[in-house]
Amino acid sequence: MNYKRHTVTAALPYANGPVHIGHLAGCYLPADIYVRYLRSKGEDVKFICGSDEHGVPITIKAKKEGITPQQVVDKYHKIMGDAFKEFGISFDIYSRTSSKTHHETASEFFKTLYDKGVFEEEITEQYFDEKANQFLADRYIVGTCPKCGNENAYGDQCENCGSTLNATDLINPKSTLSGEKPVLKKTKNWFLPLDKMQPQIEAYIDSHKDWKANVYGQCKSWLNAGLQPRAMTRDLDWGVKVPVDGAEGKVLYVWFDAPIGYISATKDLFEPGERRKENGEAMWEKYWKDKETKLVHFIGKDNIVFHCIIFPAMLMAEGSYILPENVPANEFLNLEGNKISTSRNWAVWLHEYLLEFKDKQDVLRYTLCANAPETKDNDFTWKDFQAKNNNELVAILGNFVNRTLVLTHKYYDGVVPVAEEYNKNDILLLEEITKYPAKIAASIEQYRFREALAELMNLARSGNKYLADNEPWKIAGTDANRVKTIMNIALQICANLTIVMEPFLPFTSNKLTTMLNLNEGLKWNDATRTDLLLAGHKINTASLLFEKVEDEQITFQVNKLSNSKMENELANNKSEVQGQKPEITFDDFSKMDIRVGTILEAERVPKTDKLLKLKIDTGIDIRTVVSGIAQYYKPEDIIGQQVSILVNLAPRMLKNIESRGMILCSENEKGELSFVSPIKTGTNNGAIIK
Ligand code: B3M
Ligand code: ZN
Repeated sequence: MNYKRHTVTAALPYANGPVHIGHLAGCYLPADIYVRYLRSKGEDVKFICGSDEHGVPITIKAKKEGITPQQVVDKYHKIMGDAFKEFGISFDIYSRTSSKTHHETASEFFKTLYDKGVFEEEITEQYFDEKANQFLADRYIVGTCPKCGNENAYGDQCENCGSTLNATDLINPKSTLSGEKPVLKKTKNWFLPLDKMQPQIEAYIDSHKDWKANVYGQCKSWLNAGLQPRAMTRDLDWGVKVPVDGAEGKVLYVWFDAPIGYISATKDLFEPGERRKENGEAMWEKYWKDKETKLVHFIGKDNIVFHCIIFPAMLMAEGSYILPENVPANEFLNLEGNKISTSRNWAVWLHEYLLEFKDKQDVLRYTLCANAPETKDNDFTWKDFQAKNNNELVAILGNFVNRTLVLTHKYYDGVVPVAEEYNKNDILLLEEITKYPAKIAASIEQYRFREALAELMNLARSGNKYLADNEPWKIAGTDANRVKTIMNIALQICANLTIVMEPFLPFTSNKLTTMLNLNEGLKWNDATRTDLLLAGHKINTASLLFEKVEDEQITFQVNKLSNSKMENELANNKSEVQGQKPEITFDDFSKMDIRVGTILEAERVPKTDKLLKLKIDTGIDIRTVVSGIAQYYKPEDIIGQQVSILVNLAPRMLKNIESRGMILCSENEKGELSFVSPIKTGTNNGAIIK
């Protein structure tokens, strides 16, 4: 079916931290490519996004930073919005769910369902933290996932297996506020009866077998497990107030209000003038209620159930909305082999990238798209980033364009030469060129952005090969007409590239458009032409499209990551430090007789890998001690070394050897032992340690 217009959304990121490359690769970049392509096709499209400012992730962050939830969302809404913009994510609007429009819209939506009698009002037992005096919903509670055993599943979702959960499903639930085991307490909430709606939802999903396999598959597995009623309200104080009587102290479930954020953002987009009704119809409504509108949600895989089942169920229940036509969710992007994590600072932050790689947005766009986790999780590495830039952007695309423009200036003072006469190969190449826009478009329309990008690079490769095969620089002095034809064709390829690269590499496309002095209003279908640059047209001065990324830049980034790894390990160890033992008196302590001694002999105890048999001069006597340090010290290395030894420990038999005393060691987080030292040189054996 041909659509009149498109509403394209990208998941509303929680305003509790800055944007990282995982977010970009997951949904913002593919959505932006898709939208830029549609615009280039001349389609009517609105690209909608904004900050998700409600929900427990926000209040948890506020608590951690010691500021109010409002301060948290104000801070991150700005950081995220600015970073997206600078990265060229071309939202038509970047709104926010704390806005008045959103509160009104979400509230009205709830009220409509309420008035239609859609919700089931139920008093249930919910977890309550008596210490914090608060109900525990969603991320305020963690426990073991009943489906996969992940010990850190949240009260509404397990991020390990992707199951949606109710807090009461968790095994060994624990409050994230106090760490305490919560108690159950009665409270009233409003449930969306997904169980009763299952047939409708199933029919909807079944009519979308064309969805990406990962998305369709997840939906089917939820349906097969049987949908459960889900509470659409929460006992929390941050969010959209539940607009019915008897709901004091309750707000809408964040996953009820957030997707409505797409709708309220669309309203905000048309404010103020156009929002007024035209012929009894508001402009925003066309993008949400007209059957000829194609609604597409770009998201990450952890959001699939909310966009494919819960939100469509809400829209169905409301009745006047269209349903998502596609939900092209991506899998996750890992970083240098590990899961990206905000709390562990294992991420490449967009705002930092933009500072450290000035004007290199397209390099990251290229790398993330070429490596997009479209069908499975994928890995981002800095080495690969460098290789993609140096071996592909610089060596293929940049090189082709640069050779073409430099030669045009050299031979013709920057004036496009006339194509004198095409030979057979020229004609074949020209035919090939005209096929690229359709090929790239077909991949984009199927949400296969990696494939589309590879095709785009193939066009640049064809250009490079054409120059290499025809070697205009060799015949410049002998066959002027042939050179003109070659250069004319190479220039046409450059012009076509500006169009088909625009969705992927908008900054580079702009730069090249300026260098070619090309009309900015060219559309996608113009890329099927081979006469975009007419003979006699003057191009502007050329500069390099891409620069090499040097080893030092990569080392810097890799070191930055190792630093956060180290900091994490330190922080983790700190939390693993054992608590203090029960108090003792000085008398208790002085019962221990600890002396300085020297190791005279050391040998491994046969048939063990841990034990060394030591002969020690304690100053009092020379005695045998068996010590579990064989994995950390070689016998020959420790002979002559002074150590601290507890001499009045009752003798023990270890492997048939009587051990009289114990060497004091410290144990690090990996369980490795090392002697407690230093002991000042010259200290006599038998000296007391106190
Ligand atoms: N804020 C979850 C997330 O950032 C959520 C998406 C809402 S989309 C309506 O992963
Ligand atoms: Zn799980």
